[in-house]
Order: sequence, then structure tokens, then C-alpha cells
Amino acid sequence: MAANVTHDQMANAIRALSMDAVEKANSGHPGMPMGMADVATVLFRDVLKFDAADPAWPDRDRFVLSAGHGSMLLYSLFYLTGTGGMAIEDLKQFRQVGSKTPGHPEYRHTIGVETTTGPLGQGLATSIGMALAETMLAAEFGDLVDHHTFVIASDGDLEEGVSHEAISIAGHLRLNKLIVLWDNNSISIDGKTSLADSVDHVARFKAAGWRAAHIDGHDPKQVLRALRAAKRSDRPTMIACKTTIGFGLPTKAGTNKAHGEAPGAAEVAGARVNLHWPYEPFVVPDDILEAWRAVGRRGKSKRNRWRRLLKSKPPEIRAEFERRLAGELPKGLDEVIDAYKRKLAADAPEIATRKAGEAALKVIAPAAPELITGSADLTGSNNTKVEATREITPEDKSGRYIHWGIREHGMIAACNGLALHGGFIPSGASFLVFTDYCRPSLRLAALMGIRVCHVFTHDSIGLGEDGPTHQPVEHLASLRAMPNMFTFRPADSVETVECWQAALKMRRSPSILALTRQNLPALRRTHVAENLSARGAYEISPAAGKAAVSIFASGSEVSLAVAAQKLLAEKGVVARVVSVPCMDLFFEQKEAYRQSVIGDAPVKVGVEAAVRQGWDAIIGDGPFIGMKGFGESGPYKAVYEHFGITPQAVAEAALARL
Ligand SMILES: Cc1ncc(C[n+]2csc(CCOP(=O)(O)OP(=O)(O)O)c2C)c(N)n1
Ligand SMILES: [Mg+2]
Repeated sequence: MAANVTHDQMANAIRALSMDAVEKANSGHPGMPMGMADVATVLFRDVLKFDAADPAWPDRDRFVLSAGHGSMLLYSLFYLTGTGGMAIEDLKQFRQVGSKTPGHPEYRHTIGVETTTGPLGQGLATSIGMALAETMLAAEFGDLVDHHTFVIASDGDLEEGVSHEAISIAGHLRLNKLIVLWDNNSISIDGKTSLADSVDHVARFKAAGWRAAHIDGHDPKQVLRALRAAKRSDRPTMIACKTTIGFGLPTKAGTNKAHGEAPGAAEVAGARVNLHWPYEPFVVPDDILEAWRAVGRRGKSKRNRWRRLLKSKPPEIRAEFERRLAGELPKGLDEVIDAYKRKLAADAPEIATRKAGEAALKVIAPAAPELITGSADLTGSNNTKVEATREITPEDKSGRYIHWGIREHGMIAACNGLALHGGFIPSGASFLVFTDYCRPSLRLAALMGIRVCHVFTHDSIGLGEDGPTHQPVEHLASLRAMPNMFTFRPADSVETVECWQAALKMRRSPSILALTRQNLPALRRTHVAENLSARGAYEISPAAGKAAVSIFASGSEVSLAVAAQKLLAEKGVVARVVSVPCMDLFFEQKEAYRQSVIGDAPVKVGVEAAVRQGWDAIIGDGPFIGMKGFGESGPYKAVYEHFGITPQAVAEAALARL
């Protein structure tokens, strides 16, 4: 580092770039980067293990900017340290279409961004999964994995409900390599945080099992001391950094006016005076830039040492580590699944698809050690725990099953973190109706294009007695509406394992397996090597002749459709049945395949114990047998009768249209 460059100069480089970029874009959030510039400077300069030349180095420390609105902090640091080719021109393009510097940090879009942030609380909750991944991978691969996860979180991150779930999981699991720096500036958009919050957050973190303390976030010595202590802690650490939002702005500093708008020419000019930063916009003097670039090179020797360590490992360990980090599925998995499918076709078990899911996991989990399952306190209902997935405890992270507690949102966000960290394919589980409790994290997984394969059981009114609070109705439609989210609803044991296989193969998409509580008959009784479910829809019961009716159904309603086909046959009407285990995948198939599956029967009927939305793309204006309102408490067969979701109703609807 250039010896004559001071801490203030380095921190002010962040402040100046952040305010200049926001000013030029006439949009953005200068306050947070200007307030946290001192903390970030100490973290990056003195503590964070990273090498700007290789931002994806597996044993790097992870840095999560949970306060994603302060994205200019991250982009400034990338430019200053020379990470990912971030150029000064990119900073000048802040918030412009196609730029490397979008409004909030986006994973995959900008090199160095560890996770997409912006929806407050998500980065913090995701980081729990990253820290967990680190300790789990270390339990498996020893000294190859030894890094920390650092988070900058704002008041909003801590006020959001998901923070409660996240910090309680982290405290319980004693994720001591997780360090949260809270930008305790006491300001949010509406004004002082005291308008709406009087929580003692340090006490709250302590109550959740963290170490937590207050420091002055503008005193680099205090920041460094706190970070060093945190690295030695046997528990996760929260450092409450008292800062002034918009530090340097002459009139807006310390107020909500610094939060989220261009400061204006007078403020920017005044800040240049206050910060002793006389340089033109976007100009960082060579010596200061060089001091930062040296920070970017600081981790090179550590990275080289790590590479030598990896090389020194036995070839099979090294190969497995590299496979896991690359996200390649294990060799031989398809063969194992194929053999199992063959057996299922012969055995024809009549079980609920949640049980079929468990049976599939018994086959898949031993063959795919990267698969991590768990449940938000519904282990016995979701059936996602098998012998190969021993549970994780605060003392022992070598297991593969996570008891998340009743924390759906925290679970799904942490699953995102596990996937983002690398080395794992995480799977959370709960009831399908509670996808509403974690939708923001599901959405971020879809947006980021990461592989998480969740299991949501009790997928319809077919769950019966628990009634309408627990019976999903609009959930399938709403999940199908989410771009890049793949919702599977298998009809029997064979489809269930096929859906698992298809989900595991989608490296850039999250997926959901919606599984039943109630038993279903086996429909796929002839072995077919091809994964038919991976096509999204296929003819499961062909017509005996030229079809007058096509019946389309998913999951538990496929067997009902097959029963309706028989009723129609008794009336001399030829029908065929198409199973639609994944509408999202079906719509991605080639036109010719789609047309062949939809077919040209004059009547197309849809059956799904859920709302109609989405089905028109298959059945046009054909009749739909499903739900129009909320469910009803009762034995499931009676509930199906009550809502008229029966083979008779399907047959009658078809006959009425003929
Ligand atoms: C879930 C969610 N709700 C609302 C917002 C809009 N929003 C962005 S920042 C912010 C709060 C700003 O306060 P703070 O988190 O303290 O950030 P600071 O102003 O201190 O930078 C809000 C409400 C959001 N990004 N995410
Ligand atoms: Mg704030």
C-alpha cells in the first residue's frame, strides 16, 4: 500500500465515487455508502480474505451487502480494488439499462456480487446459509474450507421480520464465522428510526445467542478491533456501527434526505470541501487508487497457498471437491434412478406422493452427497428425512438434515445461501400453502437462477381435515406465474422420482415439488427409460381410437382423470389423458411436441384441485374442474365430493361440450 495514503483518503474515495455516480444518474442512494465507507475500508483493507484477480476463489470470505440500496458501496469497492473488471466508465453508467451497475446488486450480472440484494432482510437471511455452508463443507473437506461471511445490514434489514428467523437460526447453530456489521445510522426513509422502532437490537442479537456490541463506525481502530474480536468468537457476531448517513454532505448528512436521492450540485460541492476531496467527479488520484489496488492484490498469496493445499490432497478428494463446487451431479446418479424407476413400475405402490418423495430420497440422497434436506418443523409430514441425511446440530455440522424450526422464510433464504456458497443442493420443506410465508426468498432464487429443490407437501384440498387455512388453492398458479420457478406436481411414485431428477438437473433454476398427503394409485406401470415428466406434460393414458376428449390434469387429479376416461368409454366416448407434472417445463417444449400433446380432440378438459388460472394456455375455453374459492375442513374424499372434483364431474363436463 502506498505508505502516504491515509485511511480517510481511502474511505473518501468510496464516498466521492458513490455520490458522483448517484448525482450523475440523478437516482440512487448515496447515504449508506457514505456512512459506511469507514467500516467498509477497514473490512476490505485489513480483514476480508479476497483476491480481486479471482473473485470466485472457493475459499474467499463472502461479503454480502444486505442493504442492497447502497449498491454504490459495492461498485466503488469493485472499481477501487480492481474486481471483475469494474471500470470507471461502469460507475458512470450507474443505474442505466445494460450496465454492470444496476440499482441493486445482482448476482451473476456483476462479477463479485455474492447474492442479489435489495428486498431488505434477504441478504442477512441468505448469509446465514452461506455461513452454514462453510461449516458444513469444512466438516466434510477439512482445511480446504476456512472462511468467514461478512454482512453489512441496515436498519431496514433488522426491522424486517425475516431477520428474526435468520438470526435465531444462526445463533442456535452457533455460526461463529458469521459477522454482521449493522449500519446503525438511526435513519430510514421516513425519518428517524425512532418513528417506528424502539428495539434494542444489540440485546435482541444477544438474546438469540450472538455476541453483539456497539462501536463508533467512523473510528477505524474500533472497527478493526471489533472485527478481530469477532473472528475469534465462538458465536456469530453483530457489530452495531454508529454512523452518520451521508457522512460529508453539508446539510443532508444525518438526515433521511441523504438516503435515496441525488444530493444536488451544492451538496456534492460542499461534501468535496468537507472531505478534503478537491478532485473532479469520478477522479481518484493515482496514489489513492494504487493503495486500493494493493488491497485487491493482498489475498493473492493466500489464494496461492490454498491452491497448493488443494493440489496436495488425494486425487479423489480433490476431484470430489471440484465436482461439488462446480455443481456437477455425481456420475451414476441417472443409473441409480433408472433402476429405481424400473422397480417402481413393477411394484406399483399405492402411496401418497410425499411418501413417494421419501422413497425417492432414499435412493437419491446416498448417491448425491450434496443434497441437503430439511423441514420447517414438519419432518414427519414432509417426509424429507432419510437415513443418509443425518441431522445437523450446533455441535456437529457433518449431517445433511436441517431442523429449521418454524421459520419458512428464514429456511428458504438460508437455502439460497447454501446454494450460492457452492457445494450443496439445498432443499427446504413445509406445506404448500406456506410458500406464501417464504415467497420473497423463492422469488430471489428464481431471479438469481440458483438451484434449490424444495418439497412442499399437503398440496391441495386433498390434505382434508385441516381445512381452508391449510389448503392451497391459488398457490400453484402463483408459483407458475413466477419466471424461472419450476413447479412440479407428480401423479404417482414414478413421476415423483422423475420430477426430483428433472429438478436436480436444472442448474440455473429453483424448483418446487408439490406433493400430496393422500394416497394415490400407481399410474406408470410400464417402465420407460426417458424422463417423461421432464417434458412437463405427456400422454399418460392414450385414447382407444380417435379421441373426442382430451383430459389434462396434474398430481392427484391425474388418477381422477383416468377414472373419468373410463366413465366416458362406458358412454362410448373416446378420451385420452395427459399428465401435466410441470406446466412450466411443458411451455418450454418445442411447438411440435406441445401440439402433439395438446392434440386435436374437439373437447379439452382441465382438472386440478386448484384455481383455473394458467390452464387456459392448454385447454383454451374448455371446461375446468377445480376450485373457485377456499377449501373446507373434512375427510378428503368428502371434500373432493363437496367441491365436485370427481370423475363423474369431469365426464359430465366433457359430455356437455360434445
Ligand atoms: C422489503 C423491503 N421493503 C421496503 C424497501 C424499500 N426501502 C429501501 S431502503 C428502505 C429503508 C431505508 O432505511 P435503512 O434500511 O436504515 O437504510 P439507510 O437509509 O440507513 O441507508 C426501504 C423501506 C425494500 N428495499 N425492501
Ligand atoms: Mg438506516
